[in-house]
Amino acid sequence: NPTVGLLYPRESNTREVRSLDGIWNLLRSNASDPLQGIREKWYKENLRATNHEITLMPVPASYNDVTVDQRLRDHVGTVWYERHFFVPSRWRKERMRVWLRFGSIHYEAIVWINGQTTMRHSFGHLPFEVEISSYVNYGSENRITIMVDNRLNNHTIPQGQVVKQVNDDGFAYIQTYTFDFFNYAGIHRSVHLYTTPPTYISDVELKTQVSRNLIGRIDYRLWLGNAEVLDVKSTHVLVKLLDKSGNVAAHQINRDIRNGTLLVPNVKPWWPYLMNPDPGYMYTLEFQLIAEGGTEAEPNNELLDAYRLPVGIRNLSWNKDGLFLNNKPLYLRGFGRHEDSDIRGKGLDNALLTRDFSLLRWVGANAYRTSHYPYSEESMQFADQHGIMIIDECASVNTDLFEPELLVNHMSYLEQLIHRDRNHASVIAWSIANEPRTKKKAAEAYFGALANYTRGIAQGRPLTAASNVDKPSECMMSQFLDIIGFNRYNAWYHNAGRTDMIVQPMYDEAKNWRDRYQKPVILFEYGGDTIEGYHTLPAFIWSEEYQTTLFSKHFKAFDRLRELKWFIGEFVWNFADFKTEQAFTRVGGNKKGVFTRNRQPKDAAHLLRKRYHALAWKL
Ligand code: BDP
Repeated sequence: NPTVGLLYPRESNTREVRSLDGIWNLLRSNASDPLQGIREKWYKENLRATNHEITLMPVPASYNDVTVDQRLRDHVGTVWYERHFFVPSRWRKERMRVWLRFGSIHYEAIVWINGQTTMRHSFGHLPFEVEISSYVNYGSENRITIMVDNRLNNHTIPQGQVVKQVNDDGFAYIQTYTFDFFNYAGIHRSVHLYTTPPTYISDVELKTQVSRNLIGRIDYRLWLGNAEVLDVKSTHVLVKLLDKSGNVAAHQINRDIRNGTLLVPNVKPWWPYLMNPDPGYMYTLEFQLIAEGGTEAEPNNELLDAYRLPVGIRNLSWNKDGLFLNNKPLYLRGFGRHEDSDIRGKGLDNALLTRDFSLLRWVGANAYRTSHYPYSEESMQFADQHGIMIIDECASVNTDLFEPELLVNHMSYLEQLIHRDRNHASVIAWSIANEPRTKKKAAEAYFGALANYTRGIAQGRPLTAASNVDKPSECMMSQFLDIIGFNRYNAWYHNAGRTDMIVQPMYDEAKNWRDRYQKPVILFEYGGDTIEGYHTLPAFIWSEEYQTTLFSKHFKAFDRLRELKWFIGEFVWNFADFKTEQAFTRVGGNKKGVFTRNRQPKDAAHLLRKRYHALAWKL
């Protein structure tokens, strides 16, 4: 997997961006024959020419729930996507490089342009790109064909198994997995065609700080493509920081075209929601790469490339007792979430994103964990702008095998995630796993190596993970973390129905984690399934009354814990109801949402709102 292409495509005076979103053709391979399309060379010609049945498929979206075809919903194996697009001949005249970039495809993708293989990428939920300048026909039509494989195995992140089982038609492949969310697949995020000049800014890394007297500092690093052709003595970078109203807040001409520092007097720091009257303050940082020409009297400079990106300026630090933003201790009020909605599955939907952030603000949350995989880049931009802090999780869920090949993929996954998200002010921690089977002895070497590697590339953020072992001393992973996270379902998976068995066990368990590791502690998951509109008195499991009772009991425990300082946050499982695989423990999916899948509140949302708003502003 390449580690380039993680810079978000943005227009500028040197770059064009075109969307390839829309309606594509889809062809499902025979369920018993995932390699059918490769054998029959479906990439060689239009999919329609294969004479197989074509379905029209929106991009971005999961393909599973948009039609009424059960075979497509439950498909295990490969599907093929295809569309046509034009490349203007002007792009060749102007010597533009042409790039094709995917926000994410689940799980593995092979991409052909006009019948030629251009790239392969696995790992859902992460972007990838390829330069296609030499594959496209300028001034005429081009064809893009993609094979998407949704199968998970022992070395994918997360893991799953494909098993062959006898059915009424002979046999079927069944995908099994240990996590509960539905294994949606397809082109989940936007597809972009974009251009860069021949010599271009290929990557940017930012680190920010705010001093006590409000001087902001941005340390940047630039990577350039095709830099060999540059005469470094006559090249410089013009750096401009624009405030929200577009005024220049700081600028610099730097003859070092790779590294620099920008100081911002009287900076407006980035603050979380309800911690400052103007949360989520974002500047725009512009880099212009300039080749100097002409004479001193008559300079004739050439703009080689320009790239601008949003930046929030803040400090993040932590110690054994807490996590601090701009030197203020944080208490995180939030959720575990999913990218999930009716019909579109895990497909990016800006209307849904806007609704979700509106709800997050309404309920008074200031944080969420991207359980259990990286969320869209657009959602990360929303989080920056709304002052919502992100625990950024990679897609490792319920890992049970601790083999070297898996470790390598896990490391590579974290590298790509950190690479993608390192410039977001909202990201306050990396979560390296959710509920791995860390009681196993083999977990110790595995997580020791993983944490060590990740710490080396962590870009000023602490490491965390969600553990669910019963006894802190049995966890072979948490010793390697900076923030101890745990998941616990008191009165649900533990002592179902017993809301009198929450306050003390929750308090004791958090304390046990603290006693054992002497690090800040956060609860990443608690909750119970709730059918909206189902009411019972006295409270009975699955009813709205039960969820509110369960929450209020937890709040009692949290209030006692909060006095102890090192308890730094409470995350409800889950923000909204979400789809799961078909199982007799789930009625229409996982119903632990505070909001329905349609993003309307259950009773518990109102209760939580009171609490989250009451906790806000308190440091
Ligand atoms: C937890 C998992 C989460 C599940 C939740 C549940 O971390 O992914 O959805 O259980 O069962 O153990 O609701």
